[in-house]
Amino acid sequence: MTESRTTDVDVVIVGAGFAGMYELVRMRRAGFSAIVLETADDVGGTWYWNRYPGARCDILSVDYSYSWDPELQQEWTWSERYAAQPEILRYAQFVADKHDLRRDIRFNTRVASAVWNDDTHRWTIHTDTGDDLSCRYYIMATGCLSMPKVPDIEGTDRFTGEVYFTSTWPHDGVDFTGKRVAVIGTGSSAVQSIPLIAAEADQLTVFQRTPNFSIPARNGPISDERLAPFLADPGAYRDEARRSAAGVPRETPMEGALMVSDEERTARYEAMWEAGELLGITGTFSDTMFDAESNDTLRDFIHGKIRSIVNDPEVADALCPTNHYVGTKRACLDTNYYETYNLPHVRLVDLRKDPISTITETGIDTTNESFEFDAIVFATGFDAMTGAIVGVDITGRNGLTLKEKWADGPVTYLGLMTSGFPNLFMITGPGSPSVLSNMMVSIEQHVDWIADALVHVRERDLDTIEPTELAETRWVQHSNEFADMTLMPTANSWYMGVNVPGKPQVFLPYPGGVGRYRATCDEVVERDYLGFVLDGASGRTVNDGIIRELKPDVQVMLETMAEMELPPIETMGVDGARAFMDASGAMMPPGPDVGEIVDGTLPGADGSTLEYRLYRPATDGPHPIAVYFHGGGWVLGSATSDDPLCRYLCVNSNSIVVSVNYRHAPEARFPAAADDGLAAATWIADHAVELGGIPGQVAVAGWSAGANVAAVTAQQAKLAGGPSIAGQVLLCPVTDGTAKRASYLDNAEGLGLTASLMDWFWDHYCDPADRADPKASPLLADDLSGLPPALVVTCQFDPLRDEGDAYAAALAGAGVPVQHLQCPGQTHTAIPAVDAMVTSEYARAAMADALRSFSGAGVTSGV
Ligand code: N01
Repeated sequence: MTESRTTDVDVVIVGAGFAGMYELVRMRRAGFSAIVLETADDVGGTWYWNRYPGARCDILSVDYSYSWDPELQQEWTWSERYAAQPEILRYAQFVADKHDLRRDIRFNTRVASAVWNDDTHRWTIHTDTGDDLSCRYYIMATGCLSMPKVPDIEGTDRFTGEVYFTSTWPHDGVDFTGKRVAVIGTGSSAVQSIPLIAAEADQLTVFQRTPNFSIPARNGPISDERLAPFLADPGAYRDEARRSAAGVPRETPMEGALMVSDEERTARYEAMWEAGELLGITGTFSDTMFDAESNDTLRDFIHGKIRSIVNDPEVADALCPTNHYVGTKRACLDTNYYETYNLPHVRLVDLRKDPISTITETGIDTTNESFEFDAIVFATGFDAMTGAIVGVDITGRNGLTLKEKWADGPVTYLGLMTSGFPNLFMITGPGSPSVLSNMMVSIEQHVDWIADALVHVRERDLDTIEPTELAETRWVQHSNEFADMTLMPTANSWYMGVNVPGKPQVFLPYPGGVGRYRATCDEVVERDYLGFVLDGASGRTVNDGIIRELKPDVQVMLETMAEMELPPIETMGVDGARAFMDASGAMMPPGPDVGEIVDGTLPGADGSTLEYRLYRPATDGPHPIAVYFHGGGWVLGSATSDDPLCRYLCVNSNSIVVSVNYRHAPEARFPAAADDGLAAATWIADHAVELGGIPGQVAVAGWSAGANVAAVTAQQAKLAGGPSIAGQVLLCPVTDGTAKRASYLDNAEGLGLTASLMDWFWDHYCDPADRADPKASPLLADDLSGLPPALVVTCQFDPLRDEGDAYAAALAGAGVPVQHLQCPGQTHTAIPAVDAMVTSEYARAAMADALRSFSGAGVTSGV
């Protein structure tokens, strides 16, 4: 027995894979004392353990390599596009030698438990060697796919032949010559190893539960052409990787799969098939991961390829994935995978038709057959992303264990930290891009961020850093909202934790991309560690907050617009602004089909002719009518400029929607638009029967300045004693031109509708002296009682939010039945974007429901 020792260090890092090795380098450079604990007897992590035949990376080696040591890029040359495991392990060993890393790594040491002491502000790490460590910071560099899944097949222990796991392959290799071999699983590990096992074995039987999508890796020396951008300027190349979606420089596709001809689409898929790059599979078109129909075209293409390679149509059929979209389970790169099934001694057992009932002493029994084997290879995967972290017994503040905290799924801030566990960091933890990216890029970014954070804490004479509950809860929500916009959560994948029985099913990685994620992490720092509590000798700072409040689709839209560097609309002149609005409207999805569209005219308040467009539901009439007023600041827009929203409201409320083009400023200033609103509603109410409507069931609706016109119309109709208005739907209404509330100032810039554009609209529409008139500012009306029931929808990031909220409150205060829907994370322009902005779908549904309820037809979705 050796005596147990306690070593005091600043930092303990668990894992000597690529993450732990680089973290050690950064800790040394920053002057922290650090020790790495590693279960294996050498460095390499994943590449130490996964030694199965055919194991190799499936991101090009030039990309899947460290960037932090510029010399290394000159000193090391990869022999292939996709280096095999021995070469990658040699690379890790080369780096360890070069930087003398092993002197601070304790090999053959497993962490048994870790306990936080809130008095000393230190972690105690217990190891299986009996030695303890005391450290200020505890960093889990334990990898995302490092905890093998415990076999969940009955009888696994009974088999008396050879048993292998791809994830912990014997170091001296395995000779399958002359043997009858079973492989269970058809994920990446199986797809890589099956052709090589088949080349040796006497018989190979593959047990497949779910077929996977795979394309040929086309391994071999990397072409000069592919290498050229890297060699030309390695620094710029790496920078581009860091800012990219998945950590590899790639052109971002702008077109959806259905936007090109069939020939063009096939040609692009053929090029992808020839290129043999993982990110190319779902990166050929912009919408593959968002749109089922688009994804189906890729699925059909790959099915066609599988059928063209595999001779037996029944086997080919079984190899074609049909129960998930391409990319929703991790796709594979292979060398002769499908071709292997043409070999006479290779057999595929489709477990969907004939499931495994048990493993026996001598083989595997399925429901219909008994198989005998000399060896069984489990390629059954990992307890991904959380397995290795909660596998260590980690106890944080107040005795709470991480396992308990994460019982319903991991909760992290940025995938880096979790509240209640101060100074505990995870490299590529759940909630970060990690497994959806080139791991090297994600590892380096996390390591750098953590190192910088520790230096910051030290510089401020503090000793703990920990996220707030609000920050982490909202980060998880944000990440889930991103995932929900994609097809990813629809598959039974390890991304969702579905592969491990009993594991909570939540989407584990952050799907917003490494570039966007990096910008977010940087912004957290720029905003003085937003969402963190820093504590220690020099005091305690709680910088609580939410780093991403915008809904992800809104965020992406704003980023795209910012990249276009358009001049502000108010600088385009009236004609230019109108042309711009028409052009941007034409780029939006068209909205649903309606039963009929009728274009017509009606008389305006001054006898002028106003155009309208009528949208009629496909159902039998007569229908209630909604008179709709478009947005555009009384200056821009037309009867057709809110076409998608009008179609949506028509279909989903089963109402006729009549979109009216009131007179615009500056040609016709206040009160022209307001007067036209009343004139149009009156005319439509009078002609309800001819229009196919139900007399007496006429509501008003509008967006922005159009909502202002709708609100004013309801007030004017009340004052005039008619027409009778059944209800009002006001989306982001302008209600007060005399005051600039907080939302006007908080959301003045960069969110679509800016404060200066709103000023420009007001200046064109209405003299300051007239703005207190309730026909311009309906909030200022003396008496709001007796107005029709209303739905008022306001958006968090809208200059007009507070005046809309005030109008809803004022209506309610006057006894008007009001539904007030406040939309968190939304902007002024998001909700009319039918089919483009999915996170605001509920608000559109609420608008349609409100129109239904005005006519007494009942609500379908509820608010
Ligand atoms: O594991 P997997 P993996 N009965 O989970 C099946 C990375 N990686 O080790 O899909 C029968 O993908 C399971 O079936 P199903 C990469 O990110 C990278 O292959 O759950 N079958 C599936 O077919 C990859 O995605 C590289 O229905 C059972 C298979 O076993 C990740 O690691 C190389 C079963 C497991 O596939 C994991 O890959 C290798 C059961 N009870 C891995 N349980 C490269 O860089 C599970 N299965 C190239």
